[in-house]
Amino acid sequence: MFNLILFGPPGSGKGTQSEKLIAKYHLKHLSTGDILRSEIAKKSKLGLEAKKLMDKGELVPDEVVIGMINDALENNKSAKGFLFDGFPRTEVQAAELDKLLAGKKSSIALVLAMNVSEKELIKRLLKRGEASGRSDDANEEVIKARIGEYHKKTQSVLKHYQKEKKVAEIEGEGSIDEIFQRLAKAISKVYKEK
Ligand code: B4P
Repeated sequence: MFNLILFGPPGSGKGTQSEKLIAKYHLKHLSTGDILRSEIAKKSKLGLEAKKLMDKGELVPDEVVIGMINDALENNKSAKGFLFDGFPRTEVQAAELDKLLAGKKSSIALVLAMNVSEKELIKRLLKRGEASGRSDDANEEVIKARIGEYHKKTQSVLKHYQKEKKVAEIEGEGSIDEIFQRLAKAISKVYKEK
């Protein structure tokens, strides 16, 4: 299995680049944000609880997202690899992901960490908020709270993978295609396409 993590603050282009990466590398896309939003759309108990936190820009509890990822791995046993998008977002989630993958005799091959300035993040998310109706993109206060959560709880997750020399830092500003080329170049150093 070939497993990638797409890492970065909210609005750094994870969802956008994931679409292109899964098409090129034939990976199964696992976005915890998308799974949570589909639970919200279904109005499930989990979705309603998650919405309260997401609307404030806070992270959903670790056990909830770890359970979702565990289910997704179990339901996709034939996948040739996974692209984790927006997960792990805490050190607890990173340690659990290692264990889940080790149980499948697999591991993370590469973490693609996208760097984007805070000014650009806020600009992109406010723009998406105008069109998407996503309540967590609707105002600058919530967007700043999400970026705050990233600095407080998520950024340090990179150290976990830096110790294993698995991180490639990617400049995340520029056109979507330019950024995709940078990602593909970093991937080509660890993965040879057949
Ligand atoms: P996510 O769904 O992961 O949302 P995100 O970080 O905002 O999105 P992303 O980074 O994918 O957006 P993109 O840049 O593609 O999480 C939402 C919430 O769910 C979290 O706040 C949290 O509450 C909860 N959650 C999710 N996972 C969790 C976990 N593991 N643990 C706990 N809680 C969790 O898109 C942004 C905009 O930028 C788009 O409009 C796009 O078109 C634009 N854009 C992208 N690239 C661009 C470029 N190069 N130039 C200009 N614009 C660009």
